[in-house]
Amino acid sequence: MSSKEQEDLPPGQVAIKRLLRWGKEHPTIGGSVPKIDLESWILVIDGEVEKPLKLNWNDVLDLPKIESVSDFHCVEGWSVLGLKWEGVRFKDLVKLVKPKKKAKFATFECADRYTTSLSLEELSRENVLLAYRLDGKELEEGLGFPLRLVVPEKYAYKSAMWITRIKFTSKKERGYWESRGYSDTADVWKNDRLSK
Ligand SMILES: Nc1nc2c(c(=O)[nH]1)N[C@H]1C(S)=C(S)[C@@H](COP(=O)(O)O)O[C@H]1N2
Ligand SMILES: [Mo]
Repeated sequence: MSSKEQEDLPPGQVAIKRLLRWGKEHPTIGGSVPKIDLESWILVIDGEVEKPLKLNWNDVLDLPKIESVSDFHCVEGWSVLGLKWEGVRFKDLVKLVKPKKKAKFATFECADRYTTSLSLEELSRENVLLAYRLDGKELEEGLGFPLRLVVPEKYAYKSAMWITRIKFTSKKERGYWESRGYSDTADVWKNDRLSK
């Protein structure tokens, strides 16, 4: 690893070359990759919003697409630097659904029944994306296709793969790993790994 790479890494992380595909390659928890049929796939965005939305795959492709390069850090200690994601900025999606005043958080539900949640403030950063392309190619199924969240400043268990629903809430709902001992704030720069 170059010293430049070492400087870019948050505390306690080691760089690896590429992302690990779910199922086969993931070191400890590799569950299975859910089967998703794009024809019937729908993203539901609801909860405390003025304009709930249901988007099909073509609707997602029609939304403004941006590119964002960021690093990815798993709580188990590995990082992948300089990933080029393409997709919809979360902030842009928020404008479409118009959250009510009391909406402060969002819970992400996934096709494998995984869940995670973040505050709308955390989700409003420029580099937070709903991604469907990675490094110039369509995202692979084992990396979250059709749509995954990317939140670079948080440990990767916040970067939900295979999203099917985004629910805006007034109170924070604890996600899958956050209910099993991992930090709900998950700040990679603060080495914030375990729940307090
Ligand atoms: N739907 C879903 N998303 C998920 C998970 C999961 O089990 N299900 N695991 C998380 C964890 S712990 C990690 S490290 C990353 C892995 O992403 P990757 O397969 O692209 O490396 O996905 C996150 N998002
Ligand atoms: Mo992880």
